[in-house]
Amino acid sequence: MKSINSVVTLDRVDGIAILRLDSPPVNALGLALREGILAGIAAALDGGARAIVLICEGRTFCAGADIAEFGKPLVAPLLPEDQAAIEASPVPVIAAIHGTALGGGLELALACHYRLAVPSASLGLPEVSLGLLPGAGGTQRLPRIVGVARALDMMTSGKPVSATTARELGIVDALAREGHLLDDAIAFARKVEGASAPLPRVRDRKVADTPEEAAAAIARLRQQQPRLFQGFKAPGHICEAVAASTLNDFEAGIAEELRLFQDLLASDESAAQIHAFFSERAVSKVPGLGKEVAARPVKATGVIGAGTMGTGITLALLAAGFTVTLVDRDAEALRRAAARVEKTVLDQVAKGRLNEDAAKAQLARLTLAESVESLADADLVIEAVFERMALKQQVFRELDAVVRPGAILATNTSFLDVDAIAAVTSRPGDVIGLHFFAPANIMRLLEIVRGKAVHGDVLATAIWLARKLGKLGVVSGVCDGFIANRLMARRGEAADALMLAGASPDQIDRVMTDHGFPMGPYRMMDLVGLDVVGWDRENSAGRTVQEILCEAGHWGQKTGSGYYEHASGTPVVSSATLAAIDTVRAREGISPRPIGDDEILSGLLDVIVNEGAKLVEEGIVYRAADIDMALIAGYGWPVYRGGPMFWGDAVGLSGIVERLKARIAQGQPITLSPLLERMAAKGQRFVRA
Ligand code: 3H9
Repeated sequence: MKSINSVVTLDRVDGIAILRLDSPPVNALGLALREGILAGIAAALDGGARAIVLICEGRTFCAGADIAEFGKPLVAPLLPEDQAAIEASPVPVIAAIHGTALGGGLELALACHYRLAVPSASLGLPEVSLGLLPGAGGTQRLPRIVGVARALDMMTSGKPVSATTARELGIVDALAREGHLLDDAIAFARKVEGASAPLPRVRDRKVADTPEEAAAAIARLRQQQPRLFQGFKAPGHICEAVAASTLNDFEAGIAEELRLFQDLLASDESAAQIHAFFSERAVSKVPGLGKEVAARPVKATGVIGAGTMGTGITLALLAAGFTVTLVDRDAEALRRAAARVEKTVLDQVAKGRLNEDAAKAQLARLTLAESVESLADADLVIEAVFERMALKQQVFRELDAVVRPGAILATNTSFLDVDAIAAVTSRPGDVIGLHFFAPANIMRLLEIVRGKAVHGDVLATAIWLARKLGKLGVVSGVCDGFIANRLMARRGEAADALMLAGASPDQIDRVMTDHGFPMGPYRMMDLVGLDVVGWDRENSAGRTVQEILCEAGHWGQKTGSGYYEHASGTPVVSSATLAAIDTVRAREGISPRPIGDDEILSGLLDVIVNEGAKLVEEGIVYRAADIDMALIAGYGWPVYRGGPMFWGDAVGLSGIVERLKARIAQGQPITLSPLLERMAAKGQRFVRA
């Protein structure tokens, strides 16, 4: 075996060259691999190879271009040079694929003469998730194999296909046996080497669709999935590049692809999405908690409280394969929860998202119980009772008395002090906060709240659990509202101040949706219920617009009106809201003035950045990127804007500080984060390099 360089080796079996790529963890196509492939192909040909098998070590074939290289000057050889060397090879080059062939990884394989894959492999072009398009010929080669519509679907969704589907589509030439990829690739090479016909190259094929057919497919896609294109630049560029492939001039198509790729690579959207990619992986890392800290085994779980949250959590646990004992003293509440679980699971069968056997298995894993005694043997219990400290502490005392030692006791509180809950048990180190967002079976964010005493392996288990549930687990320290709700509370206060100053609720909501949020603060309040967020029924004194509306029974969509009137289907700001605004303005002596959209945007977002800086300086989060991920996953912050701290860096921290100071001077109850002020003064950034 010959070392080509640190990541590529060349071997030989009966005249067949085996080019092995080994760049852990995912064989991303960084400079060393690109150099190694180029030199390896040359060395194999110099050695008289009759065929070349390109195969990867480790858990996967290539995961694509090395994303960490983006944003820096690119160093040759680039991937197209490797591809050109492969396509120019006089002997067949065969890609042998296991794991995932993604992005540039699949594009490398598409330049090979043949592709072989084990059935468990998957292949895809996920660049769209990074705000990019396949920039190494993927937009030109894939349509030549699967046609325009399918290529568009794969590239704009970014979803990989299984090797068996890839075989049906012709992306893969043959399937190999699981565990025998190399043997089968060598056997395949023997079959195809020395054939007299010219070697097949995808680039030499014609796209079956005409430009008109491509235009029609693009129009259909835009009509069927308008949200793909809202705020995101890459899907439109992908359409343009794929359309260019139908002119059947390969080189011209590649030139067009490169132009569009470079435009995306320089875009803010792509920078934001790449930041989200790395941040998503960073959030699961806890400083000081190494791989040696194993998660505790969890199979049997319990949920206490059969309300909306408890039912949603039950659904999430069932879907992830856990057994669940749902406990509530109220038999009627249990019955309703069980009915909702069954309906939700069966709805998924009806929608074709779940097969019947899997649905039956999920439902069979649910047990209902009226007493916590049934949780004696549980590995994990999640409490989701009403948000009152005394009640939660009572539940934890009861759990402490019955649940086996070593089990994890979690509270789904959204703002209460997890330490105070842990303190009533004899095992505070086994207590943790697991803050789900409603609906708990759907929303991606899971805040993992670490109390003072929490054991490392309990934290590790919570991080493992988040992954298992398909959620993004973000670790938070104990504070009022933790990460996402604490930040959004500041946004709500800023919105209220601007509403009294002269902006209307619908203007404020529109500015937020224009920025890319799924809805603005007032539409969200109407959806969630004005009575459940921030209204203290017992101490309501009719001083705020929300209190006035709540006292008059305008609790949001569920009562037909809140900030908006919902009767007509198209929500309009209600007369009760306008009257309440007038009342508060009159009492506080505020004369309304016209407020521009820019003032609303910065007014609502600056305070989030300021509060985020406080989370960093108080040590509530490990890193600023955690804040970005919490708001992307929990509140629909548009991923193409990268989260609040990324946004703050982009607009400039010093401008934010100046604007906040001006608001403070006007008497607004904002306290400036010293960290934010220091970083702004030094020209530093939170997350941008
Ligand atoms: C592209 O190809 C552009 C071309 O069209 C044009 C070129 C000219 N680069 O996700 P994991 C790291 S764009 C650098 O936890 P898993 C990742 O950060 C690319 N690093 O593992 C993590 O690092 P750390 C298109 C990468 O088993 C570690 O690997 N390709 C890359 O759950 C493990 O990752 C994609 O978008 C990369 N390409 O999932 C695929 N990929 O340990 C992106 C991963 O320090 N990757 N890392 O935190 C994935 O989807 C998943 O990583 C994969 C493995 C499915 C491969």
